[in-house]
Amino acid sequence: MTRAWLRLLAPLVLGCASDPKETKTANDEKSTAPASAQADRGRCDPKDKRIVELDINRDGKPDVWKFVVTQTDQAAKFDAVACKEVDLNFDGHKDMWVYYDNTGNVTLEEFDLDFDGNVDLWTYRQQGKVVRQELDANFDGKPDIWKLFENEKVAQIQRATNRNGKVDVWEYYEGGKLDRIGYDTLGTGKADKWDRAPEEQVAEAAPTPTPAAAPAPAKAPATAAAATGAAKETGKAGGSEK
Ligand SMILES: [Ca+2]
Ligand SMILES: [Ca+2]
Ligand SMILES: [Ca+2]
Repeated sequence: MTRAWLRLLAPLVLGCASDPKETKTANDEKSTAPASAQADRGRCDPKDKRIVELDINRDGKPDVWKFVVTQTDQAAKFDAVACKEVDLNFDGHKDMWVYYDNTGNVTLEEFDLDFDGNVDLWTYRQQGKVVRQELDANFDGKPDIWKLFENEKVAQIQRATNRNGKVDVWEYYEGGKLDRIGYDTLGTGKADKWDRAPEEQVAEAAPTPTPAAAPAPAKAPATAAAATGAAKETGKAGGSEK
């Protein structure tokens, strides 16, 4: 389920986050639960922003909302998108939130994968590059899987396999390939058992795509891609909600 969702949304979301405390710990085998990632969620606050609505499926109801701010660069003023919200399945409820910094780079994407109104997947970026991704695998509102990236390749995956917020599995990647896995079998918060390169021989015999490059099955991504792609092309004015 979890991996399926990640593969499903791989083209849309590759992700992770930039926490100064966290990025340096990608290879620290003693690290426990990742610290919370940072992003300016005020970018999706409608205050002092102009809302541009788009109707992608032309059913008369908006599906994409862009929050536009007027920015000043030296003497010049220009409009910039601070936030984009999307109703991916056209049911009237928003399912995707995209946060931009004031240079136009995406800093955070949030997805409601099961369309229940709660975000389940967070993808954080720095300078446009994915640095961190968090997934709520059991849809209880709290992340259970954290993926940390270096140079856009996955460097570490931490898993709370008991879905209690406590990491008990650490997967370390070298050059995008799984190198070793640590397990906390004693409940100490640290790995006490290790597997080394369990996929190495298989990978050498028949290279497998990295999670980020895996092909995406049909279903939600098709809708999402259509919505987000088309969102760039049309527009009209309107309001917002979240
Ligand atoms: Ca929706
Ligand atoms: Ca959800
Ligand atoms: Ca969870």
